Amino acid sequence: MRQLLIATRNPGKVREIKDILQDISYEIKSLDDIGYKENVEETGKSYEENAILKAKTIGKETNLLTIGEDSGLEIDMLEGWPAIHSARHTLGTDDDKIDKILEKLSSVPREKRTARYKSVIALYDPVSHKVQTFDGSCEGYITEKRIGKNGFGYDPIFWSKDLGKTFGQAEDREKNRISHRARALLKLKKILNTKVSIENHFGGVMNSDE
Ligand code: ITT
Repeated sequence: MRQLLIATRNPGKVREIKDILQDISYEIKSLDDIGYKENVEETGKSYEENAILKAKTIGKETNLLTIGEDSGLEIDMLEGWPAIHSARHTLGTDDDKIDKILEKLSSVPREKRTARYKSVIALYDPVSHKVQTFDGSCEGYITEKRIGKNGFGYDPIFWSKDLGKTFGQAEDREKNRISHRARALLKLKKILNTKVSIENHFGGVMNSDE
């Protein structure tokens, strides 16, 4: 079976991507599965640039069909912050980053705490050297305190409009139906599930990077 590498160091992302892509006809590998140890520095100025950077750097080195993902939380009252800085805006743990956000929004009323998660997935094919991106988003509010322990990252403070509860309260299968990542991956799946051979298909539709 053909292999598809997930180029992320985030175990929460690995779990979700493996779950969402479980029905495709590829053997899905994580970086740990193949013993890949290097880190890719995220120097891009957008989700798209960073997702492409991760997919291409690791796909070229491993020679595997590779997906990279870049995602973030955008808070309207903070002019979209932290966005591409979501993983690194504050030193420390996920809890420290959540505390920083709750502090910044402490005087903001519920109706003005609107936010969204965004995800961009880049698919890099080492045979054709072509790359294609897929995006997804989901809308919600930032709660005033943590609610629920499921998911990862900001999930305990992200109240999903689709689910009517926080991602921290949601089961994996609920989040993975409507999340930003699920929506981007659904678009990717349509390409991967095509009956045309992958190299031919990408030759026809993907943007060449070289
Ligand atoms: P990789 O670069 O190795 O993929 P990362 O965690 O550094 O891992 P990003 O640079 O894309 O990934 O950072 C995205 C951050 O946004 C992530 O660390 C979380 O804090 C947050 N985030 C993104 N999607 C999320 C989700 O579904 N649930 C909770 N937090 C999420």
